[in-house]
Amino acid sequence: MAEVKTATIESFQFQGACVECIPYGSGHINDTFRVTCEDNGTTRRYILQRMNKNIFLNPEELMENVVGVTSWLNKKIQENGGDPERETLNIVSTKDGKSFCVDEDGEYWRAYIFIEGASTYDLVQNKEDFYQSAVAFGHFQGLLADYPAETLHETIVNFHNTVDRFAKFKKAVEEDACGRAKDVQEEINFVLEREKLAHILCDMQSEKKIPLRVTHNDTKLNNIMIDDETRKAICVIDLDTVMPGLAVNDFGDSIRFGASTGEEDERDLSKVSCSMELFDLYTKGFIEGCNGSLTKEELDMLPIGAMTMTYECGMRFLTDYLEGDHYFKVHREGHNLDRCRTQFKLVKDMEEKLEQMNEIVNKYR
Ligand code: ADP
Ligand code: GN1
Ligand code: MG
Repeated sequence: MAEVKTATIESFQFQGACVECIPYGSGHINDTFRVTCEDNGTTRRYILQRMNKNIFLNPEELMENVVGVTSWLNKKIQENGGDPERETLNIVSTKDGKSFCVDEDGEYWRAYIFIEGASTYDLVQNKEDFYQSAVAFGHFQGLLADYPAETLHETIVNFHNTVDRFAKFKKAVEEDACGRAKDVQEEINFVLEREKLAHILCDMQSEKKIPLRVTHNDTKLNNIMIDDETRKAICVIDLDTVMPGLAVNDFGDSIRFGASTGEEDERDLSKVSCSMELFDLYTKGFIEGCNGSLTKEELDMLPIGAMTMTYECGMRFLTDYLEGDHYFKVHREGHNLDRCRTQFKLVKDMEEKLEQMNEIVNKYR
């Protein structure tokens, strides 16, 4: 985790004097801090983030996307009578009026207003929350349906191109940079045996059987804020990967994370399975939230989206493990391997439950 220099904090238009700055949240990518400022007895809090420029190779383009998307959402939320202060991210500008600053080490920083009275979760604690998050993610897609997609930069090229992810995985196995491949043959074979799965949605997309839409692309439960009182999912956060993508992948990534009965890095795999009760709730909420916009083919492919995103994510964790843990933040030895194993346990479980998942989708279409 980066250190925050006083000069970085002073670059932003925070109101009052900073009295605390602490690491915050459990994201795997950026370095996130919560900043507290005091101003004549009024306390204000902010989120300050060091963007990961090893992953987001062009932070300036990334911030252009975030500025574009947040101002678009702000306008739509106002039109719908909502509260844009809490229902979308609000960028705090720097003192020279920019959406980010670059520190003396060349690191990129940005800040948002801290959304008070709401929380993010790494595991579903209250089933209704998961349903609410589904409605909100579906609705989010609707708000961006007419966003000028051609103005969005591709912040990570081939982000959910599972075929490309598979090729990168194979390269990591061949190169075996850390000599770890021999110990994870079972996991490697798991990926290789399922190569076909990597192609299903990519092929449908290139054959234009399913449409490209402006999607979030990182729809895990801890990227949505749930109001502590009303329990409504009020704000979709982590907009770094908003790009043209597949609705079924947004659905799938939420299932991968939120319908699991265990945390993403759970070591006791007996605790990890794909809950059909949670799948049912999310499916109902997502279809409602999309409000009739999903095509027949998209609806057909929702369960495959769940399986593909889980397979892809497990493959990405395993690739990172083989390459020496340089992409996802790790907090213990073998962390990426533990994460990969939960994903493969889920894939196996989903393979067995595919019929059940199809029946659930059919109930709500
Ligand atoms: P990462 O890309 O590393 O996942 P996120 O943007 O998702 O980073 O932020 C990490 C965590 O910080 C979130 O899961 C959430 O708990 C918290 N967070 C981010 N933005 C806000 C905000 N505006 N208000 C309150 N909490 C936030
Ligand atoms: C990362 O940023 P965060 O922690 O919300 C990753 C996602 C993965 C997820 C796995 C930009 O999400 O793609 O699905 O970890 N984000 C990026 O938990 O790679
Ligand atoms: Mg996040």
